[in-house]
Amino acid sequence: MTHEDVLKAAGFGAAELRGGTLAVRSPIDGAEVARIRETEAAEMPAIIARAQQAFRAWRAVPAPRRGELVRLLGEELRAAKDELGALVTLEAGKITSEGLGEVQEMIDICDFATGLSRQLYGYTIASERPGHRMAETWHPIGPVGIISAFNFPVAVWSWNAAMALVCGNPIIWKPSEKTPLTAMACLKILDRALARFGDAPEGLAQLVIGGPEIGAALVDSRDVPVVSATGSTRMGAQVGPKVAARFGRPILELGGNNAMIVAPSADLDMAVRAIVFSAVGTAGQRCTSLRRLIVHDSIRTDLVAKLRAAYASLPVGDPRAPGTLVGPLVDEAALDAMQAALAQARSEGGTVHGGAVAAGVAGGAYAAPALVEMPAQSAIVKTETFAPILYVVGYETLDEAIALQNDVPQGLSSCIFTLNMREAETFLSATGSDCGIANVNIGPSGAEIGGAFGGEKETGGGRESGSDAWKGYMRRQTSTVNFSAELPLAQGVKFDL
Ligand code: UN1
Repeated sequence: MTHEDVLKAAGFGAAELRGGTLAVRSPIDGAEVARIRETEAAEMPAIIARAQQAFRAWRAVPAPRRGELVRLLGEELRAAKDELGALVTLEAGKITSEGLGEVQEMIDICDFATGLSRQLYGYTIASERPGHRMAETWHPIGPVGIISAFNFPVAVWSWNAAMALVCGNPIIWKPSEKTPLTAMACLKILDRALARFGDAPEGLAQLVIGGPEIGAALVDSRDVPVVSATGSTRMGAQVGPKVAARFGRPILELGGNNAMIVAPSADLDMAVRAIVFSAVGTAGQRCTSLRRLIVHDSIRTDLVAKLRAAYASLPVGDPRAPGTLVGPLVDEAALDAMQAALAQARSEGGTVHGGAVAAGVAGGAYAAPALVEMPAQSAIVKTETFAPILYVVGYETLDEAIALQNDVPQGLSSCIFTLNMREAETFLSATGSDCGIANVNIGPSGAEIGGAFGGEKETGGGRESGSDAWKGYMRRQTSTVNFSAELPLAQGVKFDL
């Protein structure tokens, strides 16, 4: 299929793809596929006001009815899966299966949120006073700003959107400037669900397209109580404090520098498969990508040899072609950053296998994944480079391995490959991994939507997706009701008039 065919199948008319100022390029071949209109900063106050107006109506709609909208969105996504998946491939450069997988992740979160719409539970609490009842209720909080990144251009939006909508909140979405078309396509799909739903308020879901000043309008507005931002730690360091300074709630999902510890008892064949998927899948451009391998010295030579063999046969190229496992990096700048990181690794004593610029499709930024043996966990190893680079360091004791695993600024995902129960449980314990995600015999990427997703330290501390992450999109109200004829005070305080 040509780029034009993919855009047409996703419902784009010629007019909306032309005449604007934002050039959209496909990482596959660098071709400009659209020039779309950007939101002007001056439009933002009216957009936020519209969301506030929608909020006043939407918060009063019963949550299970709100869930019906998200159920319909899930249905529309099922119907549009192939077209949207292909558009993700076109605009983010993911291989076909990963593009489709991303849409599946959206469908899954819609199912989760639909069920959740009947389960926004609060606790009842035993009151210390006779004839009193205490309970907490979760209420809608207001418009949610969603700032998303190019690498999961649709799934991360859907985690936030599905949750915000069932929780009673309108959404304003600022996608990455690299991936506005997938965002526009999602809004088209949501519009179909809204049309079937019938009576949703106007302005419930809005899309804003543009650069940092558009994001800043969301970050700075007191009328956007929650801002969920996914991207670099640098971006989060700006967004987080600004939202907090106006007493808004930031939900931050920032950089990761995810490690795998491979212990002597590990099933090495399984480990190799997990390593390759999580290190080179999505061309190393997941926030959960495997970036560090901490291998027991007794198996290091053996494992590196197995990995070098696996890396040598990796099909790099057109992400649309069946069989390709490694597609392009998002752009030339990403390829330059990869090459710079490899040069730094060499200067820090590393031995680099692979990593060369690859042919791929003319115009795209393709590279062979790199495996880099490091003498120690030096500066470059502690840096997140959004590219398929896997650093390998050795260890002798599990304590040392866990210390290495935790000794980076980021804290998103982590894992251990071991068949030793003591090692596995130690890794998961309070003295083990310091990350938001810690797995055993599974790589660090490809998390299911049912768990809360996010991490500690420079990863930002936010949680999205499953478990009770929905609480981040609501306000909690504690209520005490006195059904007695007395007025006892808490803590036994006497205050008789
Ligand atoms: C991201 O890279 O921003 O766990 C999200 C994973 C995916 C989500 C990644 N489910 O790899």
